[in-house]
Amino acid sequence: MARRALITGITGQDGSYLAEHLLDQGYEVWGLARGQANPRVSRMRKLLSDVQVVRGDLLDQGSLISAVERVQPDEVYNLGAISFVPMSWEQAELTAEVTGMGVLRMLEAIRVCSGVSRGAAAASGQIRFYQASSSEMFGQVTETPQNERTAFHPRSPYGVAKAYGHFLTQNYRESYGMYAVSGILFNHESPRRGAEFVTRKVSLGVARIKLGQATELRLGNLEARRDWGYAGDYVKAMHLMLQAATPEDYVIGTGRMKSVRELVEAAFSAAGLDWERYVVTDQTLHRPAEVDLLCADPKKARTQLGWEPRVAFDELVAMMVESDLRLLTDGGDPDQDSSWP
Ligand code: NAP
Ligand code: G4F
Repeated sequence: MARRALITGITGQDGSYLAEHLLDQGYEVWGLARGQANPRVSRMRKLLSDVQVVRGDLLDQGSLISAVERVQPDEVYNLGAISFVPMSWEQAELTAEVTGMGVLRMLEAIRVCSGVSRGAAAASGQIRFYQASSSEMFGQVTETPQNERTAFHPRSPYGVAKAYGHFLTQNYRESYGMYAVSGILFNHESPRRGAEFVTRKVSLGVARIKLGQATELRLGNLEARRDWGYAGDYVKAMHLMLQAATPEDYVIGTGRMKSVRELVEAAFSAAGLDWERYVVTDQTLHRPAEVDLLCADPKKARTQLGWEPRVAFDELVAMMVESDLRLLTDGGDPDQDSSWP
């Protein structure tokens, strides 16, 4: 019998790559999708026709219990979240509910459906749970690079909500013996990245300028540094984490940092353009509290899971610029995410 996976956040960047990876591995894949007429669901259905859809919302406990009962998954990947950091200041309560409390609701759905309680520990063959935790939890970093033992100092309501989900995942593992792991992933990008995130904003901006559709690109803090990798590599780590004999948490990243300025230089240069002629810095795009730098120490994932990132930074940037040049040349609409293959 094929193993069965349930993915929340199926319409997002990581949901799409993870679904493809699990289908390649022979899984039966189900995606949790919310909303009455969510256009991202029909787009996802077209592109991932082998994924089955179950309705549900991380805000609605009953819907998650029904989804787990219906799908009877072997593995649950909780990728659903409000994931754009600036939005978490504008809608802090909603972020806490979806990105934080959503983890509690998903864990409770699994616990209730598995018959696990304080008196009845999880049995073998139990549902395995992956939580999409984030390097944003490290925030104002206390050491560099950051590993699984580095202290958290989140700098946004998003980072705080993710820290809650992370500790709760550990707590359900310790309290109930559930197979629950937290993957602390550093920034990962692709041509499917939402247009609001800086890498995609830059690749789209470069493509528009190159094609004569724009004359400038407005950005915030160019000095922030991130550890950027390729999403297609990172979803493989999620899957590997749930195959390990014991449930543990892992940091996933490349171990290399680049600044937003270096990202911009690489992207404009990939299109044969001089960035200094086009980039305008805009104070209104700075954040109330910035995360200045993030850099992973992925040694544990390398040694225990055999995981390695394959796509290097320059290759990733070139891939995104080329994809957006093709998308815009073909008349695609980036807001509809039509750069999906
Ligand atoms: P994304 O593209 O923004 O996708 C977010 C997903 O969450 C979408 O499918 C969205 O569905 C879903 N969602 C939002 N509100 C929901 C709700 N109330 N109920 C159910 N689903 C809901 O994010 P991503 O880049 O793929 O990231 C996946 C996960 O990894 C997120 O949890 C993110 O916080 C975390 N993460 C990402 C990175 C990164 O660099 N990409 C790094 C570390 C951690 P709709 O289509 O319905 O809106
Ligand atoms: O691309 P970003 O918006 O990603 P951020 O805030 O690092 O968060 C992403 O990665 C996290 C993992 O560390 C995830 F958990 C989270 O869900 C998300 O996927 O911004 C990156 C950096 C920031 O320092 C920001 O200040 O780029 C800087 N930046 C400069 N100008 C900009 C801009 N960011 C955006 N989005 N737009 C700008 O114009």
